[in-house]
Amino acid sequence: MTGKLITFEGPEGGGKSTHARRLAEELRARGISVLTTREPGGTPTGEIIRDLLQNDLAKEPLCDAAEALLFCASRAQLCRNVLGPALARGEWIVLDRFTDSTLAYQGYGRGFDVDTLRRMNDFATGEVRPALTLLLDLPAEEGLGRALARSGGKDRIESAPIDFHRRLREGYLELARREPGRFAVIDATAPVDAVSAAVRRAVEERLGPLPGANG
Ligand code: Z5A
Repeated sequence: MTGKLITFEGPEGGGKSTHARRLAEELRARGISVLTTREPGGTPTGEIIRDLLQNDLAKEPLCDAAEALLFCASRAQLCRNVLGPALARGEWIVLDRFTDSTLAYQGYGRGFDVDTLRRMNDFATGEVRPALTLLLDLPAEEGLGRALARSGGKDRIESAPIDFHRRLREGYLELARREPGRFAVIDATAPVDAVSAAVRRAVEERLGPLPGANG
């Protein structure tokens, strides 16, 4: 696999969608072929799973184990059908959430064993691994406030108690401490342009100078 997978991670409202879009635009402007996608979703099957997970599509309470497996099912479909082939073609991929979301939300948040979830992730992803993970970090209250201001209502996961959101934020920071070579932790409370500059610096520090980059 000759391409590069860059993942954005973090609690709600950290700016993952905003900065995934901005980074992809910057990479394309420099002549790099970039695919952008998101989890859950990114394939027809994955988008149906997303609807099930977020919008209570089946009209029955989803048990926590089914939730964890559905995130991994969406991931397996995305890795086999989209990410693996794109990496093999040498493309760069900017991905809004990936395996660390399962460890943070279903592991540190819901309380499932993190090593079991890692094995589930490995089963789902096969060979696909991020070259760099940008963790947009901010306090749970601030992120939820931003997400709520934007959408006007909470989805199924956003409605979980605040302690759940605090635990998953701490979980992300623990994951980053354990893998400092892959993670770059970015202060997402800073203004949007400052966060964009930090993202770009992290990409160049970890993956090398971008073509045509002149600061
Ligand atoms: N989930 C899981 O549990 N397990 C898994 O394995 C996976 C996912 C893969 C996906 O939701 C949900 O699934 C998510 C985790 C769970 N939980 N929830 N809820 P999603 O993809 O729909 O939503 P999200 O990932 O949580 O993203 P988001 O809420 O849309 O936020 P975001 O993408 O990080 O931020 P944004 O959309 O770019 O920005 C949010 C708002 O903040 C917007 O109005 C921006 O203009 C504003 N913003 C952004 N940056 C700034 C700065 N720097 N200052 C001020 N305002 C800002």
